[in-house]
Amino acid sequence: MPQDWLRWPEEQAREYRERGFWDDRTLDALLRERADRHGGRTALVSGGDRLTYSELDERVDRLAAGLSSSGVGQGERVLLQLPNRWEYVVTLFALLRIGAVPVLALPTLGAAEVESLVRTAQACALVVAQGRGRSDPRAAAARIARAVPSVRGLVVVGDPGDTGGARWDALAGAEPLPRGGEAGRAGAEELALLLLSGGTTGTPKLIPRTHADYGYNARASAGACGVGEDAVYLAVLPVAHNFTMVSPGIVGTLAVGGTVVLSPDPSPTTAFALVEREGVTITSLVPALVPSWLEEAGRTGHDLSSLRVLQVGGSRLDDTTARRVGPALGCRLQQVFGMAEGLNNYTALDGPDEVVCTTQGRPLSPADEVVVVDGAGRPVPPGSPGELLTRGPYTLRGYYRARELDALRFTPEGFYRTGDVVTRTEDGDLVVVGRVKDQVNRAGEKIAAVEVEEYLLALPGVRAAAVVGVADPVLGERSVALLVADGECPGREEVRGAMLERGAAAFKVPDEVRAVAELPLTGVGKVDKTRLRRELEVS
Ligand code: OOB
Repeated sequence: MPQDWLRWPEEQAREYRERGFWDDRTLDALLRERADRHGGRTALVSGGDRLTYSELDERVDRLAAGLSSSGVGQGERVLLQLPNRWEYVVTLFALLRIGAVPVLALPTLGAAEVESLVRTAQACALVVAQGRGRSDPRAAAARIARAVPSVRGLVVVGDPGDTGGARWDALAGAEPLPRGGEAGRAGAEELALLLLSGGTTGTPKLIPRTHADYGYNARASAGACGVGEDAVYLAVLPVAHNFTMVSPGIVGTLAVGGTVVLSPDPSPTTAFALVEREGVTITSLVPALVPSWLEEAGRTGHDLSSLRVLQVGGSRLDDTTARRVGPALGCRLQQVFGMAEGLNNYTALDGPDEVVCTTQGRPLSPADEVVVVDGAGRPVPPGSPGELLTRGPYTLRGYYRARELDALRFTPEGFYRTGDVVTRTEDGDLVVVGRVKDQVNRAGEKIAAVEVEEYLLALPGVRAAAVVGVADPVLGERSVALLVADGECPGREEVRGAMLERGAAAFKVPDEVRAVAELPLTGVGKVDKTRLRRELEVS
Protein backbone atom coordinates (compact mmCIF):
# COMPACT_ATOMS: atom_id res chain seq x y z
CA MET A 1 0.00 0.00 0.00
CA PRO A 2 1.62 3.31 -1.05
CA GLN A 3 2.08 5.96 1.62
CA ASP A 4 -1.04 8.16 1.69
CA TRP A 5 0.80 11.46 1.63
CA LEU A 6 4.30 12.89 1.47
CA ARG A 7 5.80 14.03 4.75
CA TRP A 8 8.69 16.30 5.65
CA PRO A 9 12.10 14.68 5.15
CA GLU A 10 13.54 13.45 8.47
CA GLU A 11 16.34 16.03 8.48
CA GLN A 12 13.83 18.84 8.16
CA ALA A 13 11.56 17.34 10.81
CA ARG A 14 14.50 17.14 13.19
CA GLU A 15 15.22 20.83 12.66
CA TYR A 16 11.60 21.77 13.42
CA ARG A 17 11.72 19.72 16.62
CA GLU A 18 15.06 21.12 17.71
CA ARG A 19 13.98 24.70 17.10
CA GLY A 20 10.91 24.06 19.25
CA PHE A 21 8.27 24.50 16.57
CA TRP A 22 7.08 20.93 16.85
CA ASP A 23 6.54 19.20 20.16
CA ASP A 24 5.06 15.87 21.15
CA ARG A 25 1.61 17.09 22.17
CA THR A 26 -1.44 16.00 20.19
CA LEU A 27 -4.15 18.61 19.60
CA ASP A 28 -6.48 17.12 22.20
CA ALA A 29 -3.62 17.16 24.70
CA LEU A 30 -3.55 20.97 24.35
CA LEU A 31 -7.16 21.03 25.52
CA ARG A 32 -6.52 18.53 28.31
CA GLU A 33 -3.61 20.63 29.61
CA ARG A 34 -5.84 23.68 29.93
CA ALA A 35 -8.58 21.66 31.63
CA ASP A 36 -6.02 20.45 34.16
CA ARG A 37 -4.65 23.92 34.70
CA HIS A 38 -7.82 26.00 34.99
CA GLY A 39 -10.81 23.74 34.54
CA GLY A 40 -13.33 26.26 35.85
CA ARG A 41 -12.82 28.83 33.14
CA THR A 42 -15.23 29.23 30.26
CA ALA A 43 -13.97 27.44 27.15
CA LEU A 44 -16.95 27.52 24.84
CA VAL A 45 -20.16 29.53 24.43
CA SER A 46 -22.76 28.54 21.85
CA GLY A 47 -26.32 29.84 21.92
CA GLY A 48 -27.48 29.45 25.50
CA ASP A 49 -24.87 26.77 26.27
CA ARG A 50 -21.65 27.47 28.17
CA LEU A 51 -18.96 24.90 28.82
CA THR A 52 -15.99 25.28 31.14
CA TYR A 53 -12.68 23.67 30.20
CA SER A 54 -13.41 20.75 32.55
CA GLU A 55 -16.89 20.26 31.14
CA LEU A 56 -15.65 20.43 27.57
CA ASP A 57 -12.84 17.98 28.28
CA GLU A 58 -15.22 15.57 29.98
CA ARG A 59 -17.68 15.71 27.10
CA VAL A 60 -14.81 15.01 24.73
CA ASP A 61 -13.92 11.96 26.84
CA ARG A 62 -17.48 10.70 26.78
CA LEU A 63 -17.98 11.08 23.06
CA ALA A 64 -14.52 9.58 22.42
CA ALA A 65 -15.63 6.50 24.35
CA GLY A 66 -18.97 6.40 22.50
CA LEU A 67 -17.33 6.69 19.08
CA SER A 68 -14.71 4.15 19.98
CA SER A 69 -17.23 1.58 21.15
CA SER A 70 -19.34 2.15 18.06
CA GLY A 71 -16.35 0.99 16.04
CA VAL A 72 -14.42 4.10 14.97
CA GLY A 73 -10.79 3.06 15.11
CA GLN A 74 -7.45 4.84 15.25
CA GLY A 75 -6.38 6.25 11.91
CA GLU A 76 -9.86 5.96 10.41
CA ARG A 77 -11.30 8.98 8.69
CA VAL A 78 -14.64 10.51 9.74
CA LEU A 79 -16.33 13.21 7.70
CA LEU A 80 -17.55 16.06 9.85
CA GLN A 81 -20.13 18.43 8.38
CA LEU A 82 -21.55 20.53 11.17
CA PRO A 83 -22.69 24.12 11.57
CA ASN A 84 -21.33 26.54 14.20
CA ARG A 85 -22.52 24.81 17.36
CA TRP A 86 -20.71 23.37 20.36
CA GLU A 87 -21.17 19.76 19.26
CA TYR A 88 -18.68 20.46 16.47
CA VAL A 89 -15.90 21.27 18.94
CA VAL A 90 -16.67 18.22 21.07
CA THR A 91 -16.75 15.92 18.04
CA LEU A 92 -13.54 17.34 16.63
CA PHE A 93 -11.57 16.79 19.84
CA ALA A 94 -13.21 13.42 20.57
CA LEU A 95 -12.07 12.09 17.19
CA LEU A 96 -8.58 13.47 17.77
CA ARG A 97 -8.52 11.89 21.21
CA ILE A 98 -9.04 8.40 19.81
CA GLY A 99 -6.59 9.01 16.98
CA ALA A 100 -9.33 9.06 14.33
CA VAL A 101 -8.97 11.62 11.55
CA PRO A 102 -11.70 14.26 11.11
CA VAL A 103 -12.30 15.36 7.52
CA LEU A 104 -13.63 18.90 7.78
CA ALA A 105 -16.40 19.76 5.33
CA LEU A 106 -18.17 23.12 5.09
CA PRO A 107 -21.94 22.93 5.66
CA THR A 108 -22.58 24.50 2.27
CA LEU A 109 -20.91 21.72 0.28
CA GLY A 110 -23.23 19.93 -2.12
CA ALA A 111 -23.95 16.20 -1.88
CA ALA A 112 -21.74 15.39 -4.88
CA GLU A 113 -18.78 17.20 -3.31
CA VAL A 114 -19.30 15.50 0.04
CA GLU A 115 -19.49 12.13 -1.65
CA SER A 116 -16.25 12.74 -3.53
CA LEU A 117 -14.52 13.69 -0.26
CA VAL A 118 -15.86 10.61 1.49
CA ARG A 119 -14.58 8.44 -1.34
CA THR A 120 -11.14 10.03 -1.50
CA ALA A 121 -10.72 9.85 2.27
CA GLN A 122 -12.33 6.38 2.42
CA ALA A 123 -14.16 7.60 5.48
CA CYS A 124 -15.71 5.05 7.84
CA ALA A 125 -18.44 7.40 9.11
CA LEU A 126 -20.16 10.74 8.63
CA VAL A 127 -21.30 13.15 11.31
CA VAL A 128 -23.97 15.67 10.28
CA ALA A 129 -26.64 17.73 12.04
CA GLN A 130 -30.37 17.85 11.59
CA GLY A 131 -31.13 20.96 9.54
CA ARG A 132 -34.08 22.70 7.99
CA GLY A 133 -35.36 22.47 4.40
CA ARG A 134 -32.65 22.60 1.79
CA SER A 135 -29.92 22.93 4.39
CA ASP A 136 -30.80 19.56 5.94
CA PRO A 137 -27.90 17.25 5.05
CA ARG A 138 -29.38 14.09 6.59
CA ALA A 139 -30.96 12.49 3.51
CA ALA A 140 -27.87 13.09 1.37
CA ALA A 141 -25.61 11.76 4.11
CA ALA A 142 -27.72 8.60 4.42
CA ARG A 143 -27.54 8.09 0.66
CA ILE A 144 -23.76 8.57 0.65
CA ALA A 145 -23.43 6.18 3.59
CA ARG A 146 -25.24 3.51 1.59
CA ALA A 147 -23.40 4.22 -1.67
CA VAL A 148 -19.78 4.35 -0.46
CA PRO A 149 -18.43 0.95 0.63
CA SER A 150 -15.94 2.31 3.20
CA VAL A 151 -18.75 3.94 5.24
CA ARG A 152 -20.08 1.90 8.15
CA GLY A 153 -21.86 4.52 10.18
CA LEU A 154 -23.78 7.79 10.24
CA VAL A 155 -24.10 9.96 13.34
CA VAL A 156 -26.69 12.73 13.55
CA VAL A 157 -26.66 15.71 15.91
CA GLY A 158 -30.39 16.15 16.59
CA ASP A 159 -32.99 13.72 15.30
CA PRO A 160 -31.65 10.98 12.97
CA GLY A 161 -35.16 10.72 11.42
CA ASP A 162 -35.40 7.83 8.98
CA THR A 163 -31.68 7.83 8.10
CA GLY A 164 -30.93 4.79 10.24
CA GLY A 165 -28.09 6.83 11.76
CA ALA A 166 -27.00 6.88 15.40
CA ARG A 167 -28.04 9.66 17.72
CA TRP A 168 -25.08 11.91 18.65
CA ASP A 169 -26.56 12.50 22.10
CA ALA A 170 -26.54 8.77 22.80
CA LEU A 171 -22.87 8.39 21.86
CA ALA A 172 -22.02 11.52 23.85
CA GLY A 173 -23.61 10.02 26.95
CA ALA A 174 -21.12 7.14 27.17
CA GLU A 175 -19.01 6.54 30.28
CA PRO A 176 -15.90 8.68 29.83
CA LEU A 177 -12.66 7.07 28.74
CA PRO A 178 -10.40 6.35 31.67
CA ARG A 179 -7.42 8.69 31.85
CA GLY A 180 -4.58 7.42 29.72
CA GLY A 181 -6.84 4.67 28.43
CA GLU A 182 -7.43 6.26 25.05
CA ALA A 183 -7.64 3.63 22.36
CA GLY A 184 -4.25 3.77 20.65
CA ARG A 185 -3.13 7.37 20.94
CA ALA A 186 -1.82 9.05 17.85
CA GLY A 187 1.75 10.33 17.73
CA ALA A 188 2.13 14.09 17.36
CA GLU A 189 3.75 13.79 13.96
CA GLU A 190 1.00 11.61 12.58
CA LEU A 191 -1.98 12.68 10.55
CA ALA A 192 -4.39 14.69 12.72
CA LEU A 193 -6.99 15.89 10.28
CA LEU A 194 -7.83 16.46 6.64
CA LEU A 195 -8.84 19.89 5.40
CA LEU A 196 -10.47 20.85 2.17
CA SER A 197 -8.39 23.02 -0.14
CA GLY A 198 -10.08 26.38 -0.50
CA GLY A 199 -9.21 26.96 -4.11
CA THR A 200 -11.98 28.78 -5.91
CA THR A 201 -11.00 26.90 -9.07
CA GLY A 202 -10.80 23.19 -9.85
CA THR A 203 -11.84 20.13 -7.84
CA PRO A 204 -11.44 19.99 -4.05
CA LYS A 205 -8.30 18.33 -2.71
CA LEU A 206 -7.60 16.97 0.75
CA ILE A 207 -4.88 18.53 2.85
CA PRO A 208 -3.17 16.36 5.47
CA ARG A 209 -2.17 18.19 8.67
CA THR A 210 -0.35 16.62 11.63
CA HIS A 211 -0.89 17.32 15.32
CA ALA A 212 2.57 18.87 15.59
CA ASP A 213 2.24 21.15 12.57
CA TYR A 214 -1.35 22.22 13.23
CA GLY A 215 -0.69 22.76 16.92
CA TYR A 216 2.28 24.95 16.11
CA ASN A 217 0.18 26.89 13.55
CA ALA A 218 -2.48 27.50 16.21
CA ARG A 219 -0.16 28.45 19.10
CA ALA A 220 2.11 30.68 17.03
CA SER A 221 -0.94 32.39 15.52
CA ALA A 222 -2.33 33.09 18.97
CA GLY A 223 0.96 34.85 19.73
CA ALA A 224 0.90 36.92 16.54
CA CYS A 225 -2.73 37.92 17.11
CA GLY A 226 -2.42 38.91 20.76
CA VAL A 227 -4.62 36.03 21.87
CA GLY A 228 -4.00 34.80 25.40
CA GLU A 229 -5.99 33.63 28.43
CA ASP A 230 -8.10 36.79 28.48
CA ALA A 231 -9.09 36.54 24.80
CA VAL A 232 -12.65 35.98 23.71
CA TYR A 233 -12.67 34.78 20.11
CA LEU A 234 -15.91 34.98 18.13
CA ALA A 235 -16.21 32.36 15.36
CA VAL A 236 -18.37 33.98 12.71
CA LEU A 237 -17.16 32.13 9.60
CA PRO A 238 -17.88 28.41 9.28
CA VAL A 239 -16.08 26.47 12.02
CA ALA A 240 -14.65 23.96 9.55
CA HIS A 241 -12.66 26.64 7.73
CA ASN A 242 -8.96 26.84 8.45
CA PHE A 243 -9.16 30.56 9.26
CA THR A 244 -11.71 29.83 12.01
CA MET A 245 -9.77 26.76 13.15
CA VAL A 246 -6.15 27.86 13.64
CA SER A 247 -5.50 31.45 12.63
CA PRO A 248 -5.71 31.50 15.68
CA GLY A 249 -9.40 30.57 15.68
CA ILE A 250 -10.92 27.88 17.84
CA VAL A 251 -7.86 25.67 18.31
CA GLY A 252 -5.47 28.57 18.90
CA THR A 253 -7.77 30.21 21.46
CA LEU A 254 -8.40 26.96 23.35
CA ALA A 255 -4.68 26.10 23.27
CA VAL A 256 -3.89 29.27 25.21
CA GLY A 257 -6.87 29.12 27.57
CA GLY A 258 -9.15 31.80 26.09
CA THR A 259 -12.88 31.61 25.43
CA VAL A 260 -14.45 30.66 22.09
CA VAL A 261 -17.91 32.00 21.22
CA LEU A 262 -19.72 30.49 18.24
CA SER A 263 -21.96 32.70 16.13
CA PRO A 264 -24.74 30.77 14.37
CA ASP A 265 -24.63 33.14 11.40
CA PRO A 266 -22.27 35.82 10.07
CA SER A 267 -24.67 38.79 10.18
CA PRO A 268 -23.42 41.83 12.08
CA THR A 269 -26.65 42.04 14.06
CA THR A 270 -26.15 38.55 15.50
CA ALA A 271 -22.43 39.10 15.98
CA PHE A 272 -22.69 42.53 17.64
CA ALA A 273 -25.12 41.22 20.22
CA LEU A 274 -22.59 38.48 21.05
CA VAL A 275 -19.70 40.96 21.16
CA GLU A 276 -21.54 42.96 23.80
CA ARG A 277 -22.84 39.99 25.80
CA GLU A 278 -19.58 38.02 25.89
CA GLY A 279 -17.02 40.83 25.74
CA VAL A 280 -15.56 39.53 22.47
CA THR A 281 -11.98 40.74 21.87
CA ILE A 282 -11.24 39.32 18.42
CA THR A 283 -13.10 37.93 15.43
CA SER A 284 -12.39 37.10 11.80
CA LEU A 285 -14.21 37.85 8.56
CA VAL A 286 -13.85 37.43 4.82
CA PRO A 287 -13.83 40.74 2.89
CA ALA A 288 -17.32 40.12 1.46
CA LEU A 289 -18.78 40.56 4.95
CA VAL A 290 -16.88 43.71 5.88
CA PRO A 291 -19.08 46.39 4.21
CA SER A 292 -22.25 45.21 5.98
CA TRP A 293 -20.38 45.09 9.30
CA LEU A 294 -19.09 48.63 8.86
CA GLU A 295 -22.54 49.90 7.97
CA GLU A 296 -24.17 48.20 10.93
CA ALA A 297 -21.46 49.56 13.22
CA GLY A 298 -22.68 53.06 12.33
CA ARG A 299 -26.18 52.43 13.62
CA THR A 300 -25.91 49.65 16.20
CA GLY A 301 -26.91 50.26 19.78
CA HIS A 302 -24.56 47.48 20.95
CA ASP A 303 -21.41 48.24 22.89
CA LEU A 304 -18.48 47.07 20.77
CA SER A 305 -15.76 48.52 22.97
CA SER A 306 -14.36 45.11 23.98
CA LEU A 307 -13.36 44.37 20.39
CA ARG A 308 -9.61 44.81 19.99
CA VAL A 309 -8.88 43.12 16.65
CA LEU A 310 -10.84 42.48 13.48
CA GLN A 311 -9.05 39.96 11.30
CA VAL A 312 -9.87 40.01 7.61
CA GLY A 313 -8.63 37.42 5.14
CA GLY A 314 -9.54 34.65 2.76
CA SER A 315 -9.51 36.91 -0.26
CA ARG A 316 -8.12 40.33 -1.03
CA LEU A 317 -9.42 43.19 1.11
CA ASP A 318 -9.31 46.38 -0.92
CA ASP A 319 -7.30 49.24 0.51
CA THR A 320 -10.28 51.62 0.62
CA THR A 321 -12.40 49.33 2.79
CA ALA A 322 -9.34 48.44 4.88
CA ARG A 323 -8.92 52.10 5.87
CA ARG A 324 -12.53 52.29 7.09
CA VAL A 325 -12.26 49.38 9.52
CA GLY A 326 -10.40 51.03 12.39
CA PRO A 327 -12.47 54.24 12.54
CA ALA A 328 -15.82 52.44 12.10
CA LEU A 329 -15.29 49.65 14.62
CA GLY A 330 -12.85 51.30 16.98
CA CYS A 331 -10.46 48.36 16.81
CA ARG A 332 -7.31 47.25 15.08
CA LEU A 333 -7.47 45.71 11.59
CA GLN A 334 -5.33 42.64 11.03
CA GLN A 335 -5.04 41.31 7.51
CA VAL A 336 -4.60 37.57 7.27
CA PHE A 337 -3.34 35.89 4.13
CA GLY A 338 -3.59 32.20 4.83
CA MET A 339 -4.25 28.89 3.20
CA ALA A 340 -5.46 25.54 4.46
CA GLU A 341 -2.26 24.11 2.94
CA GLY A 342 -0.34 25.91 5.68
CA LEU A 343 1.38 29.30 5.41
CA ASN A 344 -0.25 32.13 7.36
CA ASN A 345 0.74 35.77 6.93
CA TYR A 346 -0.35 38.47 9.35
CA THR A 347 -0.02 42.22 9.49
CA ALA A 348 1.46 43.32 12.81
CA LEU A 349 -0.97 44.57 15.47
CA ASP A 350 1.41 47.47 16.18
CA GLY A 351 2.36 48.05 12.54
CA PRO A 352 1.93 51.42 10.77
CA ASP A 353 -1.62 51.95 9.44
CA GLU A 354 -0.40 52.31 5.89
CA VAL A 355 1.24 48.86 5.93
CA VAL A 356 -1.73 47.26 7.70
CA CYS A 357 -4.20 48.70 5.18
CA THR A 358 -2.26 47.99 2.00
CA THR A 359 -0.43 44.69 2.55
CA GLN A 360 -1.47 41.19 3.54
CA GLY A 361 1.26 40.79 6.10
CA ARG A 362 4.30 38.60 6.49
CA PRO A 363 4.91 34.96 7.35
CA LEU A 364 4.08 33.82 10.85
CA SER A 365 7.13 31.64 11.50
CA PRO A 366 10.82 32.45 11.32
CA ALA A 367 11.12 29.05 9.64
CA ASP A 368 8.63 29.87 6.86
CA GLU A 369 10.52 30.04 3.58
CA VAL A 370 8.89 32.17 0.89
CA VAL A 371 10.11 32.85 -2.62
CA VAL A 372 8.44 34.88 -5.36
CA VAL A 373 9.23 33.54 -8.82
CA ASP A 374 8.58 34.38 -12.46
CA GLY A 375 7.12 31.98 -15.03
CA ALA A 376 10.51 30.29 -15.44
CA GLY A 377 10.88 29.71 -11.70
CA ARG A 378 13.48 32.47 -11.20
CA PRO A 379 13.20 34.71 -8.11
CA VAL A 380 11.99 38.23 -8.91
CA PRO A 381 13.19 41.43 -7.18
CA PRO A 382 11.09 43.18 -4.49
CA GLY A 383 8.11 44.99 -5.97
CA SER A 384 7.80 42.69 -8.99
CA PRO A 385 4.88 40.30 -9.20
CA GLY A 386 5.43 36.56 -9.28
CA GLU A 387 4.04 33.33 -7.95
CA LEU A 388 4.50 32.69 -4.24
CA LEU A 389 6.23 29.43 -3.35
CA THR A 390 6.57 28.32 0.24
CA ARG A 391 7.67 25.59 2.59
CA GLY A 392 7.93 25.49 6.35
CA PRO A 393 7.01 23.81 9.63
CA TYR A 394 3.26 23.91 9.04
CA THR A 395 2.98 23.79 5.24
CA LEU A 396 2.11 20.46 3.64
CA ARG A 397 4.58 18.54 1.48
CA GLY A 398 1.93 16.73 -0.54
CA TYR A 399 -1.85 16.35 -0.81
CA TYR A 400 -3.68 13.28 0.48
CA ARG A 401 -3.76 10.47 -2.04
CA ALA A 402 -2.96 12.71 -4.99
CA ARG A 403 0.51 11.81 -6.23
CA GLU A 404 -0.03 13.06 -9.75
CA LEU A 405 -1.21 16.39 -8.51
CA ASP A 406 1.75 16.68 -6.14
CA ALA A 407 4.15 16.65 -9.07
CA LEU A 408 2.45 19.81 -10.35
CA ARG A 409 1.81 21.64 -7.10
CA PHE A 410 5.24 21.17 -5.47
CA THR A 411 8.76 21.87 -6.64
CA PRO A 412 11.35 19.09 -6.39
CA GLU A 413 12.69 20.90 -3.29
CA GLY A 414 9.32 20.55 -1.57
CA PHE A 415 8.04 24.11 -2.02
CA TYR A 416 4.25 24.40 -2.35
CA ARG A 417 3.22 26.39 -5.41
CA THR A 418 0.45 28.56 -3.97
CA GLY A 419 -0.93 29.77 -7.31
CA ASP A 420 -1.07 33.23 -5.72
CA VAL A 421 0.56 36.13 -7.50
CA VAL A 422 2.17 38.46 -4.97
CA THR A 423 4.69 41.24 -4.71
CA ARG A 424 7.04 41.53 -1.78
CA THR A 425 7.94 44.96 -0.45
CA GLU A 426 11.53 45.84 0.51
CA ASP A 427 10.45 45.25 4.13
CA GLY A 428 9.22 41.73 3.43
CA ASP A 429 5.47 42.36 3.48
CA LEU A 430 3.42 40.49 0.91
CA VAL A 431 0.77 42.07 -1.29
CA VAL A 432 -1.58 39.67 -3.06
CA VAL A 433 -2.17 40.85 -6.60
CA GLY A 434 -4.11 37.88 -7.92
CA ARG A 435 -4.21 34.20 -8.67
CA VAL A 436 -1.93 32.79 -11.35
CA LYS A 437 -5.05 32.28 -13.42
CA ASP A 438 -7.18 35.13 -12.05
CA GLN A 439 -6.38 37.37 -14.92
CA VAL A 440 -7.94 38.46 -18.12
CA ASN A 441 -5.88 37.80 -21.21
CA ARG A 442 -7.16 40.61 -23.37
CA ALA A 443 -5.55 40.59 -26.78
CA GLY A 444 -2.38 39.33 -25.12
CA GLU A 445 -2.37 42.01 -22.40
CA LYS A 446 -2.57 40.35 -19.00
CA ILE A 447 -4.89 42.20 -16.66
CA ALA A 448 -4.87 41.21 -12.99
CA ALA A 449 -8.52 41.08 -11.90
CA VAL A 450 -7.60 42.24 -8.38
CA GLU A 451 -6.05 45.44 -9.65
CA VAL A 452 -9.15 46.46 -11.60
CA GLU A 453 -11.40 45.43 -8.70
CA GLU A 454 -9.44 47.87 -6.50
CA TYR A 455 -10.37 50.74 -8.83
CA LEU A 456 -13.98 49.64 -8.96
CA LEU A 457 -14.36 49.36 -5.21
CA ALA A 458 -13.13 52.90 -4.78
CA LEU A 459 -16.13 54.22 -6.77
CA PRO A 460 -18.90 55.75 -4.66
CA GLY A 461 -21.67 53.32 -3.75
CA VAL A 462 -19.90 50.20 -5.05
CA ARG A 463 -19.99 47.52 -2.35
CA ALA A 464 -18.66 44.53 -4.27
CA ALA A 465 -16.92 44.01 -7.59
CA ALA A 466 -15.57 41.12 -9.62
CA VAL A 467 -13.72 41.14 -12.90
CA VAL A 468 -13.56 38.06 -15.10
CA GLY A 469 -12.49 37.26 -18.64
CA VAL A 470 -15.08 35.99 -21.10
CA ALA A 471 -14.22 34.41 -24.45
CA ASP A 472 -14.30 36.94 -27.25
CA PRO A 473 -13.77 36.26 -30.97
CA VAL A 474 -11.67 39.39 -31.48
CA LEU A 475 -9.84 39.96 -28.21
CA GLY A 476 -9.40 36.35 -27.12
CA GLU A 477 -10.92 37.44 -23.84
CA ARG A 478 -12.84 40.56 -23.01
CA SER A 479 -13.05 41.84 -19.47
CA VAL A 480 -16.40 41.96 -17.75
CA ALA A 481 -16.92 43.81 -14.48
CA LEU A 482 -19.83 42.87 -12.25
CA LEU A 483 -20.78 45.49 -9.72
CA VAL A 484 -23.02 45.41 -6.68
CA ALA A 485 -23.92 48.99 -5.86
CA ASP A 486 -26.07 50.93 -3.42
CA GLY A 487 -28.43 53.03 -5.52
CA GLU A 488 -27.42 53.83 -9.08
CA CYS A 489 -24.67 51.59 -10.44
CA PRO A 490 -21.89 53.42 -12.29
CA GLY A 491 -21.88 52.71 -16.03
CA ARG A 492 -18.89 51.93 -18.20
CA GLU A 493 -18.19 55.58 -19.08
CA GLU A 494 -18.12 56.55 -15.44
CA VAL A 495 -15.82 53.62 -14.63
CA ARG A 496 -13.59 54.57 -17.53
CA GLY A 497 -13.37 58.22 -16.46
CA ALA A 498 -12.54 57.31 -12.87
CA MET A 499 -9.92 54.73 -13.80
CA LEU A 500 -8.14 56.95 -16.33
CA GLU A 501 -8.16 59.81 -13.88
CA ARG A 502 -6.40 57.59 -11.36
CA GLY A 503 -3.78 56.73 -13.95
CA ALA A 504 -4.92 53.27 -15.02
CA ALA A 505 -3.93 52.05 -18.48
CA ALA A 506 -6.84 52.26 -20.93
CA PHE A 507 -6.69 48.53 -21.74
CA LYS A 508 -7.50 47.78 -18.11
CA VAL A 509 -10.87 49.52 -18.30
CA PRO A 510 -13.48 46.73 -18.36
CA ASP A 511 -15.01 46.14 -21.78
CA GLU A 512 -18.35 45.65 -20.14
CA VAL A 513 -19.82 46.80 -16.83
CA ARG A 514 -22.89 45.03 -15.48
CA ALA A 515 -24.94 45.79 -12.41
CA VAL A 516 -25.86 42.69 -10.41
CA ALA A 517 -27.81 42.20 -7.19
CA GLU A 518 -25.12 39.99 -5.69
CA LEU A 519 -22.02 37.95 -6.51
CA PRO A 520 -21.97 34.17 -6.13
CA LEU A 521 -19.91 33.19 -3.09
CA THR A 522 -18.20 29.98 -2.03
CA GLY A 523 -19.11 28.31 1.26
CA VAL A 524 -16.82 30.52 3.29
CA GLY A 525 -17.72 33.70 1.43
CA LYS A 526 -15.16 34.17 -1.33
CA VAL A 527 -16.33 35.30 -4.76
CA ASP A 528 -16.81 32.11 -6.76
CA LYS A 529 -15.13 33.01 -10.03
CA THR A 530 -15.48 29.55 -11.52
CA ARG A 531 -19.23 29.87 -11.28
CA LEU A 532 -19.22 33.47 -12.49
CA ARG A 533 -17.25 32.55 -15.60
CA ARG A 534 -19.54 29.62 -16.28
CA GLU A 535 -22.64 31.79 -15.92
CA LEU A 536 -21.22 34.50 -18.14
CA GLU A 537 -20.17 32.03 -20.83
CA VAL A 538 -23.75 30.77 -21.17
CA SER A 539 -25.54 34.11 -20.94
C1 OOB B 1 -7.88 30.76 3.58
O1 OOB B 1 -7.60 29.48 3.22
P1 OOB B 1 -8.16 28.74 1.94
O2 OOB B 1 -7.44 27.46 1.89
O3 OOB B 1 -9.65 28.75 1.94
O4 OOB B 1 -7.74 29.63 0.68
C2 OOB B 1 -6.41 29.98 0.42
C3 OOB B 1 -6.32 30.97 -0.71
C4 OOB B 1 -4.96 31.59 -0.85
O5 OOB B 1 -4.08 30.76 -1.59
C5 OOB B 1 -5.30 32.87 -1.56
O6 OOB B 1 -5.55 32.62 -2.91
C6 OOB B 1 -6.58 33.30 -0.92
O7 OOB B 1 -7.18 32.10 -0.45
N1 OOB B 1 -6.38 34.23 0.20
C7 OOB B 1 -6.16 35.56 0.06
C8 OOB B 1 -6.07 36.08 1.37
N2 OOB B 1 -6.22 35.05 2.25
C9 OOB B 1 -6.40 33.94 1.51
N3 OOB B 1 -6.04 36.34 -1.03
C10 OOB B 1 -5.82 37.66 -0.82
N4 OOB B 1 -5.73 38.23 0.41
C11 OOB B 1 -5.84 37.49 1.53
N5 OOB B 1 -5.75 38.07 2.74
O8 OOB B 1 -8.51 31.50 2.87
C12 OOB B 1 -7.35 31.18 4.89
C13 OOB B 1 -6.75 30.27 5.74
C14 OOB B 1 -6.25 30.69 6.96
C15 OOB B 1 -6.36 32.02 7.32
C16 OOB B 1 -6.97 32.92 6.48
C17 OOB B 1 -7.47 32.52 5.26
